[in-house]
Amino acid sequence: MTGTVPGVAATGTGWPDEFVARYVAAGVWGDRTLGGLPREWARRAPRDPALVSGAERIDYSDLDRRVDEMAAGLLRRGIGAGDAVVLHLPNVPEFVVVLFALARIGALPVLVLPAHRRAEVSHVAAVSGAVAYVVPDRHEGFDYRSLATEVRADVPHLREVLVVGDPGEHGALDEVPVPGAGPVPDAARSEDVALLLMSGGTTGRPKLIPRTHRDYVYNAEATAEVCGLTSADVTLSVLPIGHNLPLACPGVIGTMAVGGTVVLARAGSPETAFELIEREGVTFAAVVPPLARLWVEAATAGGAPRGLRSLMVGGARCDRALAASIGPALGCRLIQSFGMAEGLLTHTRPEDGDELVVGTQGRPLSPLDEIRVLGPDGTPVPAGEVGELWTRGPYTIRGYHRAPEYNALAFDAEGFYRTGDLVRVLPSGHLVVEGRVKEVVNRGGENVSETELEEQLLEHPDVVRAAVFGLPDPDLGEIVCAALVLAGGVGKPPRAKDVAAFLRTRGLARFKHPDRLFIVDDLPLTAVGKVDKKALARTVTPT
Ligand code: OOB
Repeated sequence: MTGTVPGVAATGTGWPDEFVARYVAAGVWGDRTLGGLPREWARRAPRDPALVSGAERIDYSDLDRRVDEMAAGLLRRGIGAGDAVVLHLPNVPEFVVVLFALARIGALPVLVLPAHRRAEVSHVAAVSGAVAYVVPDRHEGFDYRSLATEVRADVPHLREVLVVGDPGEHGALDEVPVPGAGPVPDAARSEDVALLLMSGGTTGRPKLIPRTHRDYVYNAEATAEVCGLTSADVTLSVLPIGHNLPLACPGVIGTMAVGGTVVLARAGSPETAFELIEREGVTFAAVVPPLARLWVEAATAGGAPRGLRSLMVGGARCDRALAASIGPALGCRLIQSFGMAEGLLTHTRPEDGDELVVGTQGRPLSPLDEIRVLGPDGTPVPAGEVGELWTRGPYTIRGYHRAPEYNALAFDAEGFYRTGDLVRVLPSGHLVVEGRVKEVVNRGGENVSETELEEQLLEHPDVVRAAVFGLPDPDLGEIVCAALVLAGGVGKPPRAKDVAAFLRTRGLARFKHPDRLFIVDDLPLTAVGKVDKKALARTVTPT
């Protein structure tokens, strides 16, 4: 039992048979698929609203029909089972339709975020063997068609670019669907890989995370349940739905799984969000801490929108003061969530007391989630003490896609995933995230791999050594800092602007660019000869 899609070899996903039997016997893994979900939902409540985007309203029956028409059109274009397709759309209905259509034909959506650029997209397109790339024409002032032209040049096996809107030199997504196609059979099995998510990553290049149909269906449905969502709920999607949290934790898929309505928003600003909350009767939303702060400030200054029942905050550390202010300011219940695209999710529960909701990141989603908190020597720390979190369970991957060497480091022999996060566990089973050991800067919920940025900076002709680290920031939690040692000393330092321009030409997503640059004579080293980033952070921060 390996969870592979025909044509996609060596995903490295396999759960050993013993675990397959355990998860199936527990009823956590069923035989359903992502592509089959819209069909079930359409049978259950065909005329209930599924998706709202601007003036467009799509009910469950329309959604299923549009998925069939898109699926038929993709098949007609020669895209089928096992083919990877990079999906690079903002929060538009086409994202949802294409995602389910690809799942239905057994193809493999590769999800990237709107902020990603050539460096990330070409890499994941190459690793996944993608044959097609779906983009908007323009979004937030950026022309994705030009990016698609570059990615095509980088990735010879990319046959098709499909554009939502004005296609320019590429194909129009609008022309793909086959009107009146009728039901397209579900080509996937529940144990197959359903989609590839991008990792926040600690490595030079982002890794791909293979999620199977049955683990992802469970992920979405179980999260909807612990959040208490029902068909009466209306979820506002403000974070980009190519990310696991707004897609399936519970997000788009979890909300639809209970028959609720998803409202797609292009931006999360309080003005846009509050207006949508009132107009569409939104009851649930998920945000990252910096956005939660903006909502609290706006609500405190100008009044809270009516109707919001729960606000989920996750993706980065939500400090206690912010957590405590959310309920009173927004008139709703806070749900804290900690999680990762690799799998494990924790949530505070509706029945938790205020102290747990404000002071913890919740407890694991599944009773079958296994948690180990280990010290630097690899043995468990005493109960309640801080250590590194390792985990294994029915929706946590057993390996990254096509990354055997890295998998040997990121997973232990028993299949536990090394999260790189430092936590302590309370007697109630709730986790408190205390920091991390992995070399990642968490910039307001967006994870920036220090190694990836260092490797990019070292490509600059003047840069001899580079060290990337985080510094605390009141708005974003952390900002991205880089210390550079230059060729020929500090004579003619490149300005931050030059470095940003350089990283843009390298095609690196904007959120990974350094917020602050320091030119240094040398980098401090630890006793074992690694760059001492703690010392570096101290020397550049005036006390
Ligand atoms: C979510 O997923 P990713 O894959 O973008 O990032 C995962 C990493 C975690 O390993 C941790 O370092 C950090 O982001 N993180 C948090 C956190 N939630 C995520 N650090 C502190 N406090 C939190 N609440 O970010 C993600 C996916 C699904 C649900 C929630 C978050």
